[in-house]
Amino acid sequence: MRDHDPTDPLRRRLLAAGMMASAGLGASRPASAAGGTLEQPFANGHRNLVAYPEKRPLIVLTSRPPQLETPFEVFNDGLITPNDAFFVRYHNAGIPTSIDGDQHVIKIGGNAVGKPFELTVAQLRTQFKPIEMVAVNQCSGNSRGLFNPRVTGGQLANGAMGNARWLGVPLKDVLARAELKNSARQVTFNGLDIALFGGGDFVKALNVSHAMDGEVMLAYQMNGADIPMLNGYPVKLIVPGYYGTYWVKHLSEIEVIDQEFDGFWMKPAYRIPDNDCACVAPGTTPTATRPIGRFNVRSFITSVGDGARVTAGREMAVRGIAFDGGQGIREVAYSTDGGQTWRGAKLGTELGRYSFREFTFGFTPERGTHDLRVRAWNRSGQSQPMEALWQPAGYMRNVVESVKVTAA
Ligand SMILES: Nc1nc2c(c(=O)[nH]1)N[C@H]1C(S)=C(S)[C@@H](COP(=O)(O)O)O[C@H]1N2
Ligand SMILES: [Mo]
Repeated sequence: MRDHDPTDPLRRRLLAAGMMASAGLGASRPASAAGGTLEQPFANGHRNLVAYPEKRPLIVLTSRPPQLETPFEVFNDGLITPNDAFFVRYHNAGIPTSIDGDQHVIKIGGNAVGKPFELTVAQLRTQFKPIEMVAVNQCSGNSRGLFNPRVTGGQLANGAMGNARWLGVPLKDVLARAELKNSARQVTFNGLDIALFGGGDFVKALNVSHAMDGEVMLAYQMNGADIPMLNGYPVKLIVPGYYGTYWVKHLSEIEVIDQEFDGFWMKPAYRIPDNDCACVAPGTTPTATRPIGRFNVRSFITSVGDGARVTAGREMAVRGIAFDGGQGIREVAYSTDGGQTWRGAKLGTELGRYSFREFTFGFTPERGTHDLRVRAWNRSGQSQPMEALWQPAGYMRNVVESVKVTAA
């Protein structure tokens, strides 16, 4: 852990001065494609890559507020997603552009605490015992753009996810100081960003038992550095195994309350069909819903992309990643014939049960086209569907994907 130096200029995060200029937010678009393409084909068009402050060129979904997707090739570079490549998701346009990281205050209160108090990030760093955890953050709508029939919302491919090493303090230890009453039912979380054009302030809630599980944490470092501004500097809620919607950025207010919170971003937003598959018949509306929760199981080949040309008769070392909502990955199977026959892939070392897990297998293609697929199981036997499930919000896609390669 880096020693804390109050004079460190990085301690205060500033986004470039010109960044509030209409839509651009100070993003700079490099003049030349240094080492990479500046657009990516997707669906029936293409998407632009733009470099925002502290970020390498990422795929732009919207510019105000910034919504940026990680180009998929990044996931083949290593199991940890670099801070400058990590995806960005905001709901409201009023995002903070300058924060003093030490003096930033988190207020802890609500009608179900005995002792409300305030904590600066400097105090959070020095007065509590830190823990570290590697965990995937994934947006509920990751892969939404692949839904068929299509659904409204950000047309994301598979890059609204990332895996990082988080350093921070268990929420449980912070809440203990507030002296929870017996009436405590939920804990709500608010950040510095505000709704400028309606839509409602972004506030999320967890049940008290979940908030007190010792794993939910207030992180102040990401991969050994300050959290990038756009990812929630200076403090972000980490909810391991749960969709990114709960990972509140620029955390500034925590309230323990004696009832179920029903703010807009818990109800009607971010809900899934209340059944086992979290799915409905395409084009229909669920009759009952519940708040979205843990990740389902997913796996991706990362070393080769759909449509790639490869050399016939030469062994390919195929690599990829698998993850789930926290049981940990037990097995990854692969098929090179479109799912007719399957074998076991080799699993890499485990960085923790909330992390990406590497898998590898070898394959020597004959001349022609081959349909590669991977399918993972977690430790409680949950896996991925062979046919895509559907739901109107475009959440939780986890179908076994197909990567077609042509060997010549
Ligand atoms: N303050 C704040 N926190 C937020 C959001 C937001 O709009 N405001 N969006 C959430 C959603 S839906 C996701 S997917 C994650 C994305 O985290 P990231 O931008 O650091 O990748 O942030 C979550 N935390
Ligand atoms: Mo999200």
